[in-house]
Amino acid sequence: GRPTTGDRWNPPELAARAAYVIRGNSAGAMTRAAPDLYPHQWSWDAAFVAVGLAHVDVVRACRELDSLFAGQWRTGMIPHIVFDPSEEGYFPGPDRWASAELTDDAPRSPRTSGICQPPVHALAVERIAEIAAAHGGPAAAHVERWLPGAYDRLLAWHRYLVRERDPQGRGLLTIYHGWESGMDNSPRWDPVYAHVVVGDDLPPYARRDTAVVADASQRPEPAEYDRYLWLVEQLKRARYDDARVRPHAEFLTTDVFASAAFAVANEALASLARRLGRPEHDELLGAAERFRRGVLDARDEASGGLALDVDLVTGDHIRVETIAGFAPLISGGLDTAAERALLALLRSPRWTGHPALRHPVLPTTSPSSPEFRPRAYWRGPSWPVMNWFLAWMLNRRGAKDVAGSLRAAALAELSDGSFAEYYEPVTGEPLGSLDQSWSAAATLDLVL
Ligand code: 9YW
Repeated sequence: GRPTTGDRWNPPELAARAAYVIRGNSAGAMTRAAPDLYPHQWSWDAAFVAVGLAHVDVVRACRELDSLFAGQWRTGMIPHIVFDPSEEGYFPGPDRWASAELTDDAPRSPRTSGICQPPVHALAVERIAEIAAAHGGPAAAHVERWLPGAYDRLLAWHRYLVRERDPQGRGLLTIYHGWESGMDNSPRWDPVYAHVVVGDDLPPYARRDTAVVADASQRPEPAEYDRYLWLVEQLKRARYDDARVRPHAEFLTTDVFASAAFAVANEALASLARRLGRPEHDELLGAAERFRRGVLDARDEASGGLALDVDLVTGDHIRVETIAGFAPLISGGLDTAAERALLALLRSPRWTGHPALRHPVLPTTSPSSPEFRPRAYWRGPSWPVMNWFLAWMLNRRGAKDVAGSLRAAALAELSDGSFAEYYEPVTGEPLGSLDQSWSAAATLDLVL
């Protein structure tokens, strides 16, 4: 049964259980994103899980990322799912994606999906190297030996994103599917999905997520899911070839959150280039600057300085108050006044300071906005992994105060010990999958 929300775990107990949960989700070289709901390796989950693992076993942290890198495409794309060959209980699985059947760019083994997720990997590698250096000894030596190979993978990944996902150089990454944002049904994609028309030749399918999470109100609705699958069929028709996808995509939008993460990830990779004596340092810093600028230019005064996405099919700005709007706090470059204002907004009653919240966490959608739905996945619940990531990024930029409060709030929420995928932010009820790997990984990094 579900743990009661009244019974809190103290930090050492919580860290011990988090390590146990990640171990339990292990499927050999990869860690399943969740024990039942997501029995494969997801791209940004793997990056975050590797950071958690680094605290307990640096060798496994590196292996986690190597398992993901094994799925990298010839184009450099790191796919959003690397499938565990011994596991068949997930939909859409490798047969539905059929990536290796449709393009030589995809590896034959391991089998993978045909889209990507936010590029947080270089940030994870930077953090893993930090944690290993703090441990010293064989852990640090292992990571030193591993870094050059990881660097090559990351460089190819970043070059893919620059080349294929920002071909016009606007400094914003383009996505072809809501899944690519990692925030599947965020209300910011509603207007983009609104013009995706599902054809009557959508091959039939049976969902798995609603079989695992019994309360369907916490998951995307059937009409939403049809569109998700329809877009997969469209991508298959284009044989996952970026140049063929872009001109006809029914879903095409910027992703300010992924772009901000990419800006900082380029910064992290540039530091690594310098450390390894690689010649790409300036190229990577240039990319960091380009995406930082793109995110800054996406700010909207009328929305209090939040960054907004642009639906690239209609050209319209997408005016909803979601967590992604805080992207400029991730990538930086704001002048002092603008930064203060955005931090103040984050702490205001529209967000972490909302009086109804159980903990002062950042929900995925503002509780004061009409789109807020407190139980519905990316439409309102608070995701521990996102609070942790934001705190980490704020800390990296020197906003220590706000970072500290977010860390404390995320930890308080996690201290029910369920490692839920997401939480009802008003009641603190754990929702979605329990024992989610990245929630456990966030805990390890928050506590240790
Ligand atoms: C899906 C694994 C993934 C996350 C995504 C989240 C959800 C489900 O679970 O996606 O079907 O792809 O939205 O961010 O990586 O935890």
